[in-house]
Amino acid sequence: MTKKKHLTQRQNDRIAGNQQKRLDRLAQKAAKADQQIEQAAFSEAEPGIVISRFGQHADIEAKDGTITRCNLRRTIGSLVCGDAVVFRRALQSQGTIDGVVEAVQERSSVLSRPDFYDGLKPVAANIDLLIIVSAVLPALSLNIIDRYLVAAETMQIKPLLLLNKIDLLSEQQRTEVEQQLDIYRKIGYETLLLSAKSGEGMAQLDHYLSQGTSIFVGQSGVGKSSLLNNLLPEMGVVTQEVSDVSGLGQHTTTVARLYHLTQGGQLIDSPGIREFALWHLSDEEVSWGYREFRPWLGRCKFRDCTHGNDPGCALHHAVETGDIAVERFDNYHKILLSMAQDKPSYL
Ligand SMILES: Nc1nc2c(ncn2[C@@H]2O[C@H](COP(=O)(O)OP(=O)(O)O)[C@@H](O)[C@H]2O)c(=O)[nH]1
Ligand SMILES: [Mg+2]
Ligand SMILES: [Zn+2]
Repeated sequence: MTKKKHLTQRQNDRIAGNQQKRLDRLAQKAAKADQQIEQAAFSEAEPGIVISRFGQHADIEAKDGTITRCNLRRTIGSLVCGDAVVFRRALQSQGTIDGVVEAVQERSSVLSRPDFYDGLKPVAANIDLLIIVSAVLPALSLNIIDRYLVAAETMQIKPLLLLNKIDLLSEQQRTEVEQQLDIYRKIGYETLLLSAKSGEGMAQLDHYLSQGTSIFVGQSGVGKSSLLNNLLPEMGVVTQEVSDVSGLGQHTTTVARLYHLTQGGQLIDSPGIREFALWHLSDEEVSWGYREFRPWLGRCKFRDCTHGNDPGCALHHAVETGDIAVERFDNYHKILLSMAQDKPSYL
């Protein structure tokens, strides 16, 4: 048996020395990037919008439509697609730097994705409309719709319920679907029925999109890519996604990007946020995410009412009087149950 070798003092010193050199090199690199910013001469500050963010760079679009690849000052915390910024163009290109982002404006909304390891990660900012896409194939799931609505309510982004593939509906199915969507119309949500395939209803979608910045979310197979391709034929969205399913890994091409629509309005696309989880929310936040529950919250007999079979539950009473749809109430409990199961164990 060989005895475990101890390192000599000289060897120890050399390892420590190498580690120090590595740290020094990293620090030098960071300093050099800062120096590049300091040494470059910049034009006047101007407003811009983040088209795409990757690593320490971002593509910034100016009012005149030009796009400048910028470095970020170290003081800039989080910066995501859709952020409104103040930036300066370099008078002369310095290596990869053509400009620098100086500051970020306050956001009107931020769409975050719960990341299993990193907690909540912002993905896109200043979104006006969260378009929740569903279809009859895969079957229409009110549970999934409710999950997205809770997310929209907590992020305070206006949702639109879009039902795609209406070309597949028989007359009877159409009546059934309309009845289900009525549950949502009654509580103030807007709905839109269309077909990416036949084009029916696409003009109405244009109307919604032209109002501001939108984003599509929804489960796999409902037709998000088809809609995007309809709207952005020149962008090759589907081709981009093919690499995702071809086994190159789920995390390729997930950078969010903002597109301008010829019909007016902006669309942010990010394959990584088309589907997202809710386990980061508390039970109370989910209750609040059901907008028609709000007048009843805090009115139950017991303060710690779980709105299950507790006596004197105000929500239960509202279901009985027809003020809350029983479908919504059932889904609410299903969501709470699944959240408890999906939550990472360390939370
Ligand atoms: N019949 C019909 N099929 C559609 C429609 N929109 C999309 N599809 C089909 O549904 C499938 C899934 O569409 P895709 O856009 O990839 O869905 P995604 O997973 O949400 O991006 C594809 O086979 C599409 O051709 C539609 O309006 N009508
Ligand atoms: Mg897709
Ligand atoms: Zn209750």
